[in-house]
Amino acid sequence: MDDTRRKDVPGVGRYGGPAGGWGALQAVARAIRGQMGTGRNAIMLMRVNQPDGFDCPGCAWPDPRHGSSFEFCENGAKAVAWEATSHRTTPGFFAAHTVTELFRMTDHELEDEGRLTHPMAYDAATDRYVPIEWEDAMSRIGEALRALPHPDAAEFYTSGRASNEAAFLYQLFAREFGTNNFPDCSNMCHEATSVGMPESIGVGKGTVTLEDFDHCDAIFCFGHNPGTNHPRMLATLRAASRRGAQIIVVNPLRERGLERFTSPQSPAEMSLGLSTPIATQYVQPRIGGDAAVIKGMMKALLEADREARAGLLPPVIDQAFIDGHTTGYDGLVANLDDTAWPDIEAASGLTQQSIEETARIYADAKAAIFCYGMGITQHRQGTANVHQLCNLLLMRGNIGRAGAGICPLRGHSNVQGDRTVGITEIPSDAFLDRMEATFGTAMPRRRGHNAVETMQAMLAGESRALIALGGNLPVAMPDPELCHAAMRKLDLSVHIATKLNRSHLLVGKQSFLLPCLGRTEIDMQETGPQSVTVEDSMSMVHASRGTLQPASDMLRSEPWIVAAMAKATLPGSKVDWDALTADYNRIRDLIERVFPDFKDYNARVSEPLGFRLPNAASARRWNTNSKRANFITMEGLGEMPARDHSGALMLATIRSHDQYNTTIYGYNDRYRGITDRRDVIFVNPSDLEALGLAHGDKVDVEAVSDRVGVPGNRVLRNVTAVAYEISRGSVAAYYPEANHLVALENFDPRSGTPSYKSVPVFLRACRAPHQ
Ligand SMILES: Nc1nc2c(c(=O)[nH]1)N[C@H]1C(S)=C(S)[C@@H](COP(=O)(O)OP(=O)(O)OC[C@H]3O[C@@H](n4cnc5c(=O)[nH]c(N)nc54)[C@H](O)[C@@H]3O)O[C@H]1N2
Ligand SMILES: Nc1nc2c(c(=O)[nH]1)N[C@H]1C(S)=C(S)[C@@H](COP(=O)(O)OP(=O)(O)OC[C@H]3O[C@@H](n4cnc5c(=O)[nH]c(N)nc54)[C@H](O)[C@@H]3O)O[C@H]1N2
Ligand SMILES: [Mo]
Repeated sequence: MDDTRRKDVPGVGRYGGPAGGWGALQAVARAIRGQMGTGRNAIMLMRVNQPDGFDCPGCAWPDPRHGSSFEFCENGAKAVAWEATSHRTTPGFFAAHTVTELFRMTDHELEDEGRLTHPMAYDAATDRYVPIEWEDAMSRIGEALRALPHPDAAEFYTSGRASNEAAFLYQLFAREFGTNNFPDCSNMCHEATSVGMPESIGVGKGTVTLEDFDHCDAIFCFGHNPGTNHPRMLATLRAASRRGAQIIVVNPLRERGLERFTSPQSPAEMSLGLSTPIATQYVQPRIGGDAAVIKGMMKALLEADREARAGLLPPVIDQAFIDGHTTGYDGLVANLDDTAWPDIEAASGLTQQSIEETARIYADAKAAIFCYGMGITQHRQGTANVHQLCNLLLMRGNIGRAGAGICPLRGHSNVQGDRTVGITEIPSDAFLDRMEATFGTAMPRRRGHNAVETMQAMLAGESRALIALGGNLPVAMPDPELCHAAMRKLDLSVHIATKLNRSHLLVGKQSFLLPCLGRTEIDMQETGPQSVTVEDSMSMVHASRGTLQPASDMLRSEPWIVAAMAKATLPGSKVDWDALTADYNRIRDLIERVFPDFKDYNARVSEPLGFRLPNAASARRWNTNSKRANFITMEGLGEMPARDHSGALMLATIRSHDQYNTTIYGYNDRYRGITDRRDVIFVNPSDLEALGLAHGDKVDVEAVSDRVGVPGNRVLRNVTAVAYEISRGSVAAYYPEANHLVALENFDPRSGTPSYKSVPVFLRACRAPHQ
């Protein structure tokens, strides 16, 4: 590798240090200076994730119990600086640029203009957004929604930053209007978890608490990159490493944050230049090879168990748990016996010996936790992957006891809470019954659209309106060509947002841009400043209260905006929307009436660290059809496109260290050695050689055509191939630029999650390199 990378390629180097450390502090200083000027509001940053401050909009990792000291996190600080910026996108800015001109700006430039300050409406005659008063905007939106042929012609998108209060009012409004069309960011993210885990263990959420990490012997990290996306988790992994727990990483790429970490909280590490190793074992399967790895580990456990029993050694499998709590085990065993090691090796890209070694570490751990992220869910077999993780845990009774369990790392800071309070296109009858009993209004019972179905319905002209509570839907979705076209066909698009992004520029007949308060800002209503509540990845619900002066007097809170839209759209509504926005305690009282798990909501959320929602599986109560935990067998080992398309590589689209989803803070990806650019593709040196390419060569990345009759139209041109420690047959490029290569039809049929992490592609030397 060193040889192949000797060539000097601009902006491509090697990062030799650990994650964290001084580099992280410098990056924060730069972000604050760039967004907030010098010296301003540093104190405010210190209030992130403090009991009386605001919840960090960065990620959904929980706060430690002993949250007295400021928990430093580089990317949390960047997220806050990006929201608390002093830059402003004013009506003057919109007057100076047509929407067509704005569309030519990069995603970074659009958001870097700063916070939106005034409600705006699109004016087709001048191709500009022009200022509008709140009241006029609302009455036009209400009128347009009422003019739709039927309620299911409207789509209500939610991105996962919305608070429980905003999300609950939003689903109430849309359901009173008459639809269950709730596409949300979770449809692109952990939907495979929401579908797969309930089938296996009866809950759709993680079963562990932060304390479990203090008691486990082994932590497995499947397909997630905490050094960038959940940096506060590194403190937890560091503590586990220091007390001798095994940390096993399963990831096609070498990620620095999973190798070594210097804690900015540790004066010794910082001053002496020391770091703590994280992974005790780093396994690099092929992209999409996880099901094969997990099935291999289960097969190894089974074989070790048989040997142990034959030799009268302690068993490897928890038979008492399997007999007492589960179904389907015999089917799993039969399937594993039928699966041959050479097939497992080919599908995983790992040797039998290496998989057996990983299985042995798992078998030696009295209690193990499996953490996972997008590397598991964003595949056509995402739901099956989640089932396999559950199977492997169940084989050793690793669910529902101290130090053991499953830990999906949720994405947006309140995506889990939004789901809990009713943002779902497939509501249960029990939930709708309670909604009807609480509000005395009939609720729609038809299944609604998820994100992919929303785009399809918009393209087909069946859905005519999109309301977006945050996010950047058509940019986050696959295939921008189709999704952009879908947006332009709408009669009405309404964006509730903090910053300008490309979705807002894909205007329909009528488009509105409604600027809202962010989490860092004081939310003043009739009864005084309000708190909102959020739920983290471990089902802890806690309060968040903004502390900054709003970016503009014209901003409104998300609950206020939703209520105003509801009033304008539903003149006959039985809900007292004004009373709810005047005092958010009243919204929480309603949430409690619909969801009994929120018992004493207002009282309990005023505790400094909030409260944990009940989780049946973590108490070994199984809310599945069988009333037991289910072993769910997966046929085969997953897709291997390389076999059908010789020479194809599997592409995963990933996040850099300097972005938050479609928000591009900057162009560096420090831990991967990339500076000031994003137009790269990470390739294994042997694959480069086999393709006759060299490190630094310009290449075209062409998606293997899976849409009949449209050959070769999905090409990402002129990107630089970077030799990287990535498994053979696998390549990686940045999201959202590479979304161009992902077909809208390429999703997990079980959950609808787009297959952003297994995109078969060809790499070719660039036909017309622009050096
Ligand atoms: N700073 C920052 N924080 C964030 C976000 C952000 O963009 N920026 N996004 C938030 C959101 S919404 C989410 S969902 C999370 C995302 O957090 P992650 O799940 O960490 O997201 P990704 O960067 O998409 O990819 C994760 C990892 O999957 C690996 N991977 C790719 N393909 C495979 C595979 O087939 N198998 C395995 N085992 N691994 C694979 C990649 O190498 C990468 O290390 O982070 C949240 N937090
Ligand atoms: N190729 C590829 N595509 C992917 C992924 C991938 O790994 N690869 N990941 C997928 C995943 S996991 C996710 S979650 C989606 C993300 O999809 P989204 O959640 O739709 O996208 P974001 O980029 O997080 O949204 C950014 C915008 O949110 C708005 N915003 C920020 N804060 C607030 C707020 O407090 N309130 C409101 N109302 N608006 C706010 C700003 O205007 C900002 O421009 O993308 C998915 N797309
Ligand atoms: Mo996500």
